[in-house]
Amino acid sequence: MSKPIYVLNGPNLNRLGLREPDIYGHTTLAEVESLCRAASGEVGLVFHQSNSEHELIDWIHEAIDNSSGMIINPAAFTFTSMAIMDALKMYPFPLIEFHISNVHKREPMYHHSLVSPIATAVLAGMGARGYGYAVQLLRDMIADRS
Ligand code: DHK
Repeated sequence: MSKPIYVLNGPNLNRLGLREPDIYGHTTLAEVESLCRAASGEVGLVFHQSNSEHELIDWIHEAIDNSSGMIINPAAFTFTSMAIMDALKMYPFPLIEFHISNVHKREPMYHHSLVSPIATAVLAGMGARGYGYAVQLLRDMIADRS
């Protein structure tokens, strides 16, 4: 039995559905979790969100020892956190960087990700439904390695 997939979400994503719906849509974080669990099939799934950098880092460390792949939406920490970048450098399994919006179409401060050079794949602009696609893609990446 493979270890679970981790789906980690960064700051302000707890406000999905209410937060700038013209950018992030109306899907709530709870609905995103349901999307992920529906797509995960028989593979276990650990789903977390935090507004705290240290919690995200602790979950990344946990995932190093307890997962088979990771999807992370670091949100604003994508562009600011060398601490999260350094933690992800230790992650040895398939890693998908995920953004609801197309960060490359947005303001310049959203254009330089510290995570992208480390990620196996980067998905952006698909909206919240993209989380389901990301889980399916990660399952395939994990299967390719076995
Ligand atoms: C979410 C955020 O909170 C922003 O800070 C990112 C990302 C974009 C998203 O599109 O999911 O820049």
